[in-house]
Order: sequence, then structure tokens, then C-alpha cells
Amino acid sequence: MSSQLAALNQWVDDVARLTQPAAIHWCDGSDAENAALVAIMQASGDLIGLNPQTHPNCHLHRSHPGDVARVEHLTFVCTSERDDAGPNNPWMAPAEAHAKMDALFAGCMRGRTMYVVPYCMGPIGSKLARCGVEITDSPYVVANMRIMTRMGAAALARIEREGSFVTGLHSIGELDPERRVIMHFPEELTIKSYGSGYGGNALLGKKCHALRIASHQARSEGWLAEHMLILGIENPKGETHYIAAAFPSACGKTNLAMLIPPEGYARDGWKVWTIGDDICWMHPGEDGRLWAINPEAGFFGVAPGTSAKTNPNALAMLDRDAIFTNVGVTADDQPWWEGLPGAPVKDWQGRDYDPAKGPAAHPNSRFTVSAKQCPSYSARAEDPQGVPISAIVFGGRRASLVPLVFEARDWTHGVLVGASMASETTAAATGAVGVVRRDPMAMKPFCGYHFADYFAHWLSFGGSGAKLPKIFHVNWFRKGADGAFLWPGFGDNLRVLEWMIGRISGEAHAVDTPIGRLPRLSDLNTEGLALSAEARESLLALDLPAWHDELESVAVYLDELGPRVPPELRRECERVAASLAAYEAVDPVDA
Ligand code: GTP
Ligand code: SPV
Ligand code: MN
Repeated sequence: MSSQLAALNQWVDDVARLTQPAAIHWCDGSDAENAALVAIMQASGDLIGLNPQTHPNCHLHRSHPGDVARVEHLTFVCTSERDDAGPNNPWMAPAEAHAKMDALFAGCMRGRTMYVVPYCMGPIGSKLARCGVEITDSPYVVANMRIMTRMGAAALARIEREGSFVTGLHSIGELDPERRVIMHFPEELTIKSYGSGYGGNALLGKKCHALRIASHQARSEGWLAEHMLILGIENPKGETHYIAAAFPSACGKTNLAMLIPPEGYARDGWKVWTIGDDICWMHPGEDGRLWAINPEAGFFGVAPGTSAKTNPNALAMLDRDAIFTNVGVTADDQPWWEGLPGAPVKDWQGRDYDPAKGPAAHPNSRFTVSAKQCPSYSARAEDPQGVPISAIVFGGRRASLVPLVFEARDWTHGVLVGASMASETTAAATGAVGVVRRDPMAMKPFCGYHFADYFAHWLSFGGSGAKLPKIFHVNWFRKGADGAFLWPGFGDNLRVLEWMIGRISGEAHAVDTPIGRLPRLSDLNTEGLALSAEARESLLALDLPAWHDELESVAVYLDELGPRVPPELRRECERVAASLAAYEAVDPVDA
């Protein structure tokens, strides 16, 4: 036995001694193993079979009603120095955190099977990929990890070869919100999660490993682990540009990653290719460009709003071999959520559907499905080298102020644009929905270290010689006086991406403003769009006094992050504020 496997076996033995499971199962990722697990879950009620004619091999899982989202206040980063976790993370001293977790885990798997899940984040043969092992007592977690990662024998073989892997220990415990906590020990490459069976709290390869632990590793190793989708845009000439975009949870990553070109674009030969919908690992290549892989193998996507109109690619992959969590069901056992035709008879809690009790599908209900089932999935997603990134896009849900799109003037300004991102909160995490908060680079819940150090790390890529991507900011969520979205969004977002590609190739026009470079409406292809007069006037307009206030609030935010904030970023903030003060208003629509 290799010393790596000896270390893994030792850890598994230690965990078994602590948690006292009735049985231990090492997962190989095979179809037979999955079938056996599904049978166990159907018998226990963990999974409910859906209509085998319309949705072969699809199942519904109903979470505990109090366990349906990430829990940011219970998610800790346990660095030995408190300051290294930053004001952006709850912190606990490692020794105290281990003691707390040991107490929770003691005997918690009595009567249960303990599953050992080796997994690889990224193509199994990629140098950029990283492995981990999750121990869990939840077969639902195993079934999801099998779809979301390269799980089983191949990952174990890589671990045996390579050595280093992230250890993740998970138990659903009693699903008691009072006994729920998720601890990260980035210095030990370790995760401990107790008391939740939900997505980002329990599928430890995803946010815990591929973002919190990986961002910490990436900083010391000179790369970036980001909450970004990756897509490829192929123009009629057959050239493909790859774009990475960071939007906060439930703000449009999956939808943009699977975009279907509007009619005219499709006819002209534009194609959109999906590489990833949630996480992006970017490494500087020898050519000075950033090369990105999607560390995941599946999608854990928001169900509500997914329809033939908004995201036909997603719908097309959800009629087989998928797990649905907390959606409603129709009379003939099809999964149902708000946005689909037809009618539910049961809601996400299994009650008879009653609109007075709320939506049929929980607003954070999800589907889990293999990326291979996505019609727009790119063969390049399996490329061990990754894809070269031409543009980085930041964006959030902002009902007002922020224009449809603008371009940062350079890398430093782009880092400020990312660092000052703000967005309305969504149902992806517990707590109030619709409250605007700062969410730098969409990483507020996921950065495994101090935000000030994170910004410095981003700035460090700006050195000369690098062929860095252009940085843009978008806002699909601007609302009009009537409260409706001003921009049609979804497929029509390609019109904005086309302008970005035009900026990269030097063909598209922009107006220089203090906040960045904006297109005029006439610089975007709006053919076939019925934009309201209000939309035409305000989507690309600058409200100078409001932007002045915004920059003041960004400065306050940077101050709140403390003295570690890089002076270069503060100076950049001051530069933008000063240029706003000096700016003579140009109407960007007419200029
Ligand atoms: P996470 O998986 O939580 O990280 O979310 P995500 O960023 O992938 O968000 P997703 O694409 O699932 O979209 C979340 C919600 O926003 C869905 O209800 C979508 O229908 C809606 N949405 C996505 N894109 C657009 C858009 O361009 N315009 C509007 N108005 N809504 C959108
Ligand atoms: C998100 O909340 O950003 C998600 C879902 O992608 S979860 O896996 O729960 O983090
Ligand atoms: Mn996400």
C-alpha cells in the first residue's frame, strides 16, 4: 500500500472510531453502486421516484424544511491567526473548532453507513485538478457527489499517485439548526460539516473545497479559485472567445452559461458553449493568459424560473438521470416549479399544493444533473489545459443605479469594480431576501481568507507582460418604475456579450466615463428587441450624484475591511471619485 493510501486509511479508521458507524462503504462510483444506493434511498423515503415515462431515472428529494439553503453565519474559516480569516468570515480558533466538531461527531453515525467518497475536482488527467475525500453518512450526498464531481475509483487512483488531498468530514447529524456548523481549516486542507444535508453545506467538493479551501491554496500558489461560470462564444467566423463571469448566488450564472442565441444571431451562425456554471479555477499560462477549468462535473442549478423560454438547454437535460431537491410534483409525478407549464398537486414539503401556503417549489429548489447531458456542453470542458479567458465579467442584482454594461479601463480599475460589487440577497442562503449588500467578486460567502489579502492577490496579476482579460460589469436586473425588469435578459444577454467581444477585438465603440467605458445604445445590436422608452433612456444612463454616493459607500466599505486593504485599491477608488466630481455629464445614449 502506498503511504498516501495508508494516510487515508488511517484517517478513515480514526473517523470510524469517533463516529461509530454500523458499516463503512468505500465508493467506487460505479453504476451498480449508484443503483444500490438509489434503492436504499427509495426504501427510506430519501428519494421518491418520478414519472419513469417522462423522466426516466429521475428522483425527488425533500429536505428537512429547516434545511434548504446555505447558512453563512454558521460557516467558519478556522485559520490559526484570526486576522487571516478577515472580517468577511466567521472565525474560530482551530483547536476550539476541532474540539467542538469532535463533540458533535462523537457516535453520530451509530446505526448508519459511513460512505468514503474519493473525488476529483477538474478533469481527472488535468494538472490543474485537485482531489479530496468526503466521508459522509448521507447517501443523498453520495448520489449528488457522483454527479457533481469525478467520483470513485479514478479519483482514488489519482490520490494514491499524488498524495495531497482535501479531507472533508460530513454528517447530517440530527438536522437540528441548533446543532449545525461548517468549519474550514485551510491550513490543514480540512473541512468538517455537521447538521445539514443541503447543497453547499454538505456536498463538500463544491463551495467548501473548490472555493473556500481552494481560494486559500490559490493565493499561496499564484492562481484564482472563483465563483464564476465559464462559457465559450463562437462567432460566425468560427472564432471562440471564452468568458468567465462572477454573479452572486441565484443571480444568473447557470442561465448565462447555457444561453441560447436570439433568432438573428443563431441564423448568422453564433453559438454558445457551456464550460461551467458555478466555479472557475484560473491559472496564468506560459503565454501570459489566464487558463480556466471548471472543477465540477455537473450542475446544481436553481429550478424555479427554468423554462423553455428562459433556459431551454437546462430543460433539455432535466428529463432523465437527474435529482430534484425541494420542487413540487404534478398529478402524474413530474417535477414542477414556478415558471413551468402545467400545475402542481404537491408542494416541496409534500403537502397538497395550496397557493396560500406559498410557492409549490421552494425558491432555492435545485436540480442535480451531469454536465454531459447539457446540449451546449463544450468538449473543451474536458481539456486538461483548460480554456484561455478573454474577458472577466462581474455582475449583480441591482434594481437601480448600475448600467446594463460597462468596461473597466484597466486591470486595477477592474479589480476595484469587482471589489465594490453589490447585489440583492437571494434564497440561496438563509436570511432576508432582496437586501443589497457588498459581495466582492460574488465571493462574500466563499472567500477562504481576508478580503483585503484577496484584493491584493487579484492586483498581483496586473504585472507587466501578462495578457490579462478585459474586465466588464453587467446588470441584467435593472427595474423600471413599474417594478418590471427593463432588460429582457436570458438569450438577449448575448447582445451585451457581443459588444464585449467587439471591445476585445477593437471593433466596438465606447464612451469614456468616470465609472468606466459604456456603449451607446446604438453600439449594441438591439435589432428585434422591443425596449420601452424608459429602458432606452435609463439602461445605459449615468446618475452622477447617485454614483458619487456609491463611491463614498465603497470607500467606507474598504475602510471597514481594515488596514490590510491595498493602498493601490484605495487610490483607485479615490481616482474614480475625483473623476466623477470633475465629470461634465455626457448623455451616453446620444453622445
Ligand atoms: P447559484 O447556482 O445559486 O450560484 O445561481 P446562479 O448564479 O447560477 O443563478 P441562475 O442562473 O440559476 O439564476 C437564478 C435566477 O435568476 C433564476 O430564477 C433565473 O430565471 C433568473 N435569471 C437568470 N438570468 C436572468 C436574466 O438575464 N434576467 C432576469 N430577469 N432573470 C434572470
Ligand atoms: C450557491 O448558493 O451559490 C450555489 C448553491 O451554487 S450551493 O451549492 O448551495 O452553494
Ligand atoms: Mn453558486
